[in-house]
Amino acid sequence: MPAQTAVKLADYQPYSHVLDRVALTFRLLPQATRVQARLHLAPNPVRGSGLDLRLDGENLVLIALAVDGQRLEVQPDATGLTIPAHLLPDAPFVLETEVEIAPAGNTALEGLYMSGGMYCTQCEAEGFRKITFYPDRPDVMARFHVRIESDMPVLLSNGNPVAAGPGWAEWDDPWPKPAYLFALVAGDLVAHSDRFTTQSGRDVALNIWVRKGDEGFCAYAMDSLIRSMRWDETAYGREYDLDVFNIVAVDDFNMGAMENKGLNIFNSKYVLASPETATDEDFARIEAIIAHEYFHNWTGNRITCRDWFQLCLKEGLTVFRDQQFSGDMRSHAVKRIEDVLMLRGRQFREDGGPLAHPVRPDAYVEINNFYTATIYEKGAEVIGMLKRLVGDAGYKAALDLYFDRHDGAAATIEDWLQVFEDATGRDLTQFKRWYTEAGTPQVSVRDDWADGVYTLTLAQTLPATPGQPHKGLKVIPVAVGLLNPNGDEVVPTTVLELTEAQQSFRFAGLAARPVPSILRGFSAPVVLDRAVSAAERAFLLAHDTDPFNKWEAGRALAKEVMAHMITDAAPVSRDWLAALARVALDEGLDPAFRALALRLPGEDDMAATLAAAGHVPDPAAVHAARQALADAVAAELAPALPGLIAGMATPGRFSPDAAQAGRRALRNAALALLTRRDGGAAARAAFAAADNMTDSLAALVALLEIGAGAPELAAFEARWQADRLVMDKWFMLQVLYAAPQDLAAVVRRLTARPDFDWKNPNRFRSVIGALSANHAGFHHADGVAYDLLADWLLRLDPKNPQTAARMSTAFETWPRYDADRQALIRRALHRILATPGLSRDLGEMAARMAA
Ligand code: 0A1
Ligand code: ZN
Repeated sequence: MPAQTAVKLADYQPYSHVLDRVALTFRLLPQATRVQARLHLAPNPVRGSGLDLRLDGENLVLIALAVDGQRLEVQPDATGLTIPAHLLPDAPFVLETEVEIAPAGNTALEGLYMSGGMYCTQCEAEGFRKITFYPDRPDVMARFHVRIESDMPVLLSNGNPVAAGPGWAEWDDPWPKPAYLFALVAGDLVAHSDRFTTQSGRDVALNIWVRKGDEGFCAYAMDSLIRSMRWDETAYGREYDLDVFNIVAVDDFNMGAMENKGLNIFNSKYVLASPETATDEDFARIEAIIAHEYFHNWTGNRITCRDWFQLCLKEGLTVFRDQQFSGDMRSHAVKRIEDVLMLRGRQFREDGGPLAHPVRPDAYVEINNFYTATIYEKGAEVIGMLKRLVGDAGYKAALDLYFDRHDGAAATIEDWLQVFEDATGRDLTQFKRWYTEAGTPQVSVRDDWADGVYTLTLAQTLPATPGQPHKGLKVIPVAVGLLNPNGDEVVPTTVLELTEAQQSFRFAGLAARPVPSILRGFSAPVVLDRAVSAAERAFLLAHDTDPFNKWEAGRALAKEVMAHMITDAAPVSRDWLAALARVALDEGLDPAFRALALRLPGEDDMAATLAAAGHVPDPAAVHAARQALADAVAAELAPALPGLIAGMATPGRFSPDAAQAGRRALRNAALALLTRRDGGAAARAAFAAADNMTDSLAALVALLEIGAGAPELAAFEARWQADRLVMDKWFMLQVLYAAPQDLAAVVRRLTARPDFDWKNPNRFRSVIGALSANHAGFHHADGVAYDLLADWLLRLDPKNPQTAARMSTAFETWPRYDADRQALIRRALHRILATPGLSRDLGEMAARMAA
């Protein structure tokens, strides 16, 4: 593998020049697009004069180059162009370039590329350098004027439309922005349109652009957009700042969506939805992603990142904001539980393995590899802790100051923390370690009861992570409440601040030894270590007033029960079954919450839990235990299931709102349990009767889980074969629910189909990306699935390194498993590393995992 050069935070220097304005002209042709650029540059006073000008540029054919109208003969190198200082004026000047690029051949989907006949761009993080020679770094912010010439009917770019005629259009963006927020779209598109009036009275035209035929699938995305715009005004006082807001749906997209200024580009999967084609989860995700990209207009675009090490500045904050929004739109309790499930499933997994890195990393080889759960989800958790520590008013004051002080600028985590210090007077020196140190802290808890005083003793342990053997003590907000033995709350939620290695907190004036509810709302991204009896957990499951901890008690119990089944062949605990049944049937609880309580811990989660407890997880045993557990729950609830299914019907018109979605979730959880007992009769009937994708897919999954469902899969295919997004689901289901020993064969059969378009990231993800989510299949002792994944990664890498690198994280958990599996995975990683021509993206990931 070629040597990998790391970019380091410590090497940051401001750019040699300042760039005020940019004018771009695109003459679009699939094989030979011409891009002319006029950059208005001047020496940067911060750096002084007499410096060379370095422009980034990759895969560009340079046609012409001129400074202040004088042609220059300077040859580019593999990564850019250097214009020596002696050829540049020591004053403002105009640099003009013309390059040629071939969007039709761009399979990496970075820069300007084509998807289904339309032109589109993806420039974050460093894609703009594949469009023209440019200082492609986020701290260079300029105003863009764009002219597009093309015979495509719809021509879009950032900012406001200023003029258009047959075959051309011009756009002007008044807000200075870094190149990664540049976007251009040209295609034969139709719009679903609406309007929005901002709180100060600006009238904004809203358009969602899609391929013809898809215009009937945009209503929910538009509704989500309008609610997001309103919410940002009321919750953060942030208003939209252009005359138009355009969203474009594209079928080939590496990520979920992109917040380009005034022209968001979305993976069509996160825009298009109808009750027939999208599940309730799809609707919720569309709402969250539309909101996320919209919120970036302030947190990311108006205030951007100084350099890519500060990525969490925009991503952590924007995730935090979209989580708040989804909570306000739906249910805070349910949203929090789902977010924590995802945090533990993805971020804790990352933080505990070879890919662990701080929320603000200090070195990277390929920045595209750092769009991770740590930057996004842990980044959001860190902000949640900060908000808890300074309070709602402190948070609001800090954010107002942040927007005032840094609007129009490229900021750092230091700037971010400074506004909190200035607004609240709090010293955040110790808190900053959350940004600079990787790893999930463990908080162990002891409690004592003596002379009417209850004492909680908390201690923190900080695990070593790659490159960071020693950690500093963290500030950990631990939200705690105390319950009486009769279930009444005697001490309401109080935030204990753990800042030392060990600290004791005393609660006096209690009549009896209380039951503690610790880490309410999951107030810090830590692992809680406390030996709790099953009886106490069952008590909390029944009585905790904090919905997160109520759920958590059931979850912890389920894991303990499952762990005992695996390690000591223990029978399923009757107490747990009874406690679970009480929650599942408690009509005073939100159906969505009851459905979540019924969701058993996943196999990967269980494997991680066992490994953390010092066991080597056997994937087959974990799988068997989970099956047995599901059977036991089904048996326990059997008499109640038909009533639950009937009682949770959602008559009337389909609505994707939280209330209906929660009822469907509980109903379908009950259906899945019933299917384990009735041979699939109810699920077959439900599948046949379903009039929406949520119910249809749930019935199908229930059947697949018992090894049935072949006719339903065929019927599903026959009905949906022309719908790419729905067919992605069909592909994925078969991978997720294949019997472990059949997984490789199933994947081989699916990937041999003509409609397995592996160059489409969604299709690739739905099969190859789903491989490792079938835990027992992926980790089957024969190691065949490991090799299959490695083969596909190597095949995709030359075409689309970014997606290949992302999918490679399936291997990150290898240290958990037995020596044979470790050796098999490491062999696959070394085979990847030994492949000639490997991309920097996959090369970096494989090297970090194999280290
Ligand atoms: N900034 C976008 C996601 C995104 C990130 C990276 C990309 O390419 C490397 C593309 C898109 C967001 O947070 O939604
Ligand atoms: Zn984002």
